Amino acid sequence: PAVRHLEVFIPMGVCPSARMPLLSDNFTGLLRPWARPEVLTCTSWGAPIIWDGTFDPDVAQQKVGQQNLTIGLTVFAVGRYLEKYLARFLETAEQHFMVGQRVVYYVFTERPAAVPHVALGEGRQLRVEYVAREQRWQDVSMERMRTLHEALGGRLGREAHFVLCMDVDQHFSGPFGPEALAESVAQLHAWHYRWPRWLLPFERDVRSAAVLAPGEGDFYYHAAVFGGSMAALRSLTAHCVQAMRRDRGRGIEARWHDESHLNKFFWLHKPAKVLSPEFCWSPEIGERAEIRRPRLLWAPKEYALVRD
Ligand code: 2GW
Ligand code: MN
Repeated sequence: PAVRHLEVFIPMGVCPSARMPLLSDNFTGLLRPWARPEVLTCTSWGAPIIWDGTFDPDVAQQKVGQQNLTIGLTVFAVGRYLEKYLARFLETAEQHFMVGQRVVYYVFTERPAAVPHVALGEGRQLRVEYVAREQRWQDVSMERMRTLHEALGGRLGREAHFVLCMDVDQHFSGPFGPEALAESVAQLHAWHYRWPRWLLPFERDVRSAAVLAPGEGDFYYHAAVFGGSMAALRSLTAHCVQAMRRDRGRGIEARWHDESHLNKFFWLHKPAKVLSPEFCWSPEIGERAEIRRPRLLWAPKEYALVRD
């Protein structure tokens, strides 16, 4: 079982869901998983893993346009992260994120007045929501789940059909369109997608609600990008809030904070779509043949500077 992730390099042929047209986007011409035989394009439960070349962006765009959907993009910019990352994140989102669709940005910050003015395209709006600043950085990150859960119960939940939730310490570098939308969406972690399963940095402490036993966990997902429908995201955020509360009550904290709980959630509730590492790539990894066109690029990590 340890070598399961090497499947990434075994030609997979056609995604099983391609043979179940009624259950799949393949029927409408959106997906062509066979176009990237060198990578894994389908999960064991039949969800597409979308890589550059395996989808038709025009078909995806048309489908969303016909349904007249509103797409939400949430991002937190608290403390130094506001000046450091937010402007570039938003400016590049204007160039690449869901171009041609109705988009609402939700920026959560403790200093609404300091949010930079970014010229928005037609049909695109930006809302700024106040969020209190946490003392510990771990809490800044983890509290996002509670804030998101509340937001999904409010205006965001009423006005958007799909929402993507992202880290702010990154910028768009290529088209990030409606092909990324589904009932629930998870992001393969750029540093870990080639690793054997037993090495993945899941929470292993059995006292934590985020624990995954040896042999559990499909992929290691990156919390810098996740999304889905309102219903799916309400249940995802509710799960994480509850799990983190339980851990806190026991005086423990999962290894990778909210990300550990997100990984537990997606183990229990399989994502309907998985994004390849091209959708959230770390340039520090260097060039790789299977990474054709990165869509989001991480900012260099400056842990020494921003973490205590
Ligand atoms: C976070 C860590 C240390 C110091 C500051 C912060 C910080 C985070 C902050 O001062 N202000 C702030 O707005 N944030 C927000 O939390 C911001 O949106 C940022 O992108 C997000 C996650 O923090 P980040 O990007 O520094 O952490 P990463 O890139 O190591 O994130 C992964 O692991 C995290 C948990 O440790 C989260 O799960 C995150 O979603 C993952 O990508
Ligand atoms: Mn980040």
